[in-house]
Amino acid sequence: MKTERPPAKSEQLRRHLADLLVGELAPHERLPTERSLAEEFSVSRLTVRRVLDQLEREGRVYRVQGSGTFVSEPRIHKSVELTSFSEDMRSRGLRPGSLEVSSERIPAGADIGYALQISPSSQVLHIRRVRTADDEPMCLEHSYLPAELVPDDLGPELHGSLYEVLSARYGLTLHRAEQTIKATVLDPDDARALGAPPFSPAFLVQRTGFDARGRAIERADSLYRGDRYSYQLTIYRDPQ
Ligand code: 16G
Repeated sequence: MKTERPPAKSEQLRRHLADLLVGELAPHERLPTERSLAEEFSVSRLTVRRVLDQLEREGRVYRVQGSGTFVSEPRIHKSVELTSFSEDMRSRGLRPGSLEVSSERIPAGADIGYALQISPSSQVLHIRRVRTADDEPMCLEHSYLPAELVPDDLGPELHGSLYEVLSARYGLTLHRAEQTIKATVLDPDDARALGAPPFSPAFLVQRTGFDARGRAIERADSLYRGDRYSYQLTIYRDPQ
């Protein structure tokens, strides 16, 4: 008769820690010490350290020298449905917000003009916002909107959802977007705005959004902290 071998002790330890991370411990709570884990699972400290190293590489825990190992903040999965930042955060039970909001009217220039299908000399409303989830900076966003479609300065309304304002004030609704995702690092100014270390990893998502009539409404650069974000895609096989 074939009997299943019980998992190795290091595997038992890994599963135990995985359960702690998903169920019992909240972000920033301390994990049991290496020594107590080694005793509980009858393994060496080195084995415990290897399991913790792996969890650290996966971004699930972080270590503070002299204090121990702590649970990381969960990553926020960004789906590729056409949603707004506010919708994304609310669907995750987080409160969306914006900091350091500014806006100005500027000529589109070559790149933005090309993306928005307008002349480089046409005016656009450039909006810069640090987007927050439960008051924590997540994303630095630059949005460019054709001034012809958005003639007013949106002022305080920009602290809420831009897409809601565009829809309520001007009947502009995004229907489709082209997006490019690039890996990058945060330059020191962007890192300060996001409260992350300079040159830490980030995603740059460039979106051009169109309404149902095919008009380009928004060109945006969204720079997400790499330690807090992941992109989730649902992909389908073409039945042909
Ligand atoms: C998302 C969009 C951004 C848009 C914002 C509106 C991506 C990559 N970017 O962050 O282009 O300006 O949502 O969000 O998804 P709001 O309605 O909450 O202001």
